[in-house]
Amino acid sequence: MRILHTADWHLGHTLRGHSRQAEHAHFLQWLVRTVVAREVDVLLLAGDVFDSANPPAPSWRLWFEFLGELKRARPALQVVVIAGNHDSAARLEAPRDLLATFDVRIAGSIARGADGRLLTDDLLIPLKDRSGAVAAVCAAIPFLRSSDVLALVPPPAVDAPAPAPNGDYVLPRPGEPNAEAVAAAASDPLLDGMRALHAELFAAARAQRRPGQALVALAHGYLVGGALSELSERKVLGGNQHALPLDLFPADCAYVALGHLHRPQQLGGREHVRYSGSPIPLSMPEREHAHHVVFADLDGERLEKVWSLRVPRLVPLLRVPERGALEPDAALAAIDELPPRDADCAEELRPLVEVVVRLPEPAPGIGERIAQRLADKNVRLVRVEVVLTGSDDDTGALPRGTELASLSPEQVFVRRYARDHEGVPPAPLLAAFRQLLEDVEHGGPP
Ligand SMILES: [Mn+2]
Repeated sequence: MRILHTADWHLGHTLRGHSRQAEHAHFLQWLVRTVVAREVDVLLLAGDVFDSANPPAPSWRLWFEFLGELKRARPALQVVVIAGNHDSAARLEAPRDLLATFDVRIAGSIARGADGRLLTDDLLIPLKDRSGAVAAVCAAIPFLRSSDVLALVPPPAVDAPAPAPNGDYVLPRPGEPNAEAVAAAASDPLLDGMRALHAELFAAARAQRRPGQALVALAHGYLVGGALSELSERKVLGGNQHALPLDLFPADCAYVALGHLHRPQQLGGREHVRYSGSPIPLSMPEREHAHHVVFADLDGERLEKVWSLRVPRLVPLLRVPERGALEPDAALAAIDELPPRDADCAEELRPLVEVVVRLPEPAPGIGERIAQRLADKNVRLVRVEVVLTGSDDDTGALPRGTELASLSPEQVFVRRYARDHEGVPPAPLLAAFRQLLEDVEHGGPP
């Protein structure tokens, strides 16, 4: 049985106001072709289908058109989708019954029945192989907010299950990345609740699963050991939570398909526990990720092979310069090198560009000048980032015990300048400051 694992699509995403719709449509068309060409049996989508809880209509349309095309192209395909922290569980689940008719299963939330037992029909999903026989059980675990977790535990009226065995998962040692987060969360009721919920769900999965069938997990969250990309993920699981330990997922899982971190990665050195990453870059730093989808080939209960395919990129994300920062004149010269505006190129296909300038001295209006210089280039400006080259020192310049009142206004001005820029203020700037000070103190011209 062949699984295709993807996540973090963020349909409806915009980058500083620039639509990503064309890029998403391009990815989804590629995905349909790939599912057919690679004979995929199961598509797992690990959350953050949409970028916001209330996606705009074109995003909904893209989603449903994709599902329609997918099922027409490969009718036997099964699709399992969970809600991520960006999704509205209720909205994602609203067409659940309809989509289940087409073997598209949506898990947006977790609830208990009147008897206190977890309602697992939408969480434990039998996966069929090409012959139509059940080959695996997928535990689909939607993103849970802290209030969801606390409402679900402790389970009333049923015996609490034993905690999941740790398997061979290893928690980080002190000093390792995230070790503090795990230590802080070690006695957290939220984490205890997550452990109990996972244990209960996996116990139910084992009860349902027959010998020879694999156990597969689908989840969305920040797991310890994951490397964050810089900007576009929130480090929260809910409330003030930071990270979840890998041992939420028992050792008998053949494959754990994760969503939330946008950089593709395996966790804790385990090939079978991984984030697929997002298919398109959702922030400028993510332009360097190797965006891909992951394939997990199962043979009976075990994982036979994990492999991946790069997602072709429709729209380049450019940074001027590629690394570091340029002073204003050099930045403007670098912009001159960019290709001229192509009238035949659709707006949504123009490369997105970020310009990074360093300012050893003030350069008023540099943002506007850069934007003007880019106007006849075949790019869309995401932002101009200004790198200041001063001491960035708020306190050190003022020796301990020094009263601000003991400094003259000009001394304060010079120190403040040095925080952002190199050296001392240029003579014209200092002269302008003195004139301004004179006007303020002695009532000069209005
Ligand atoms: Mn997320």
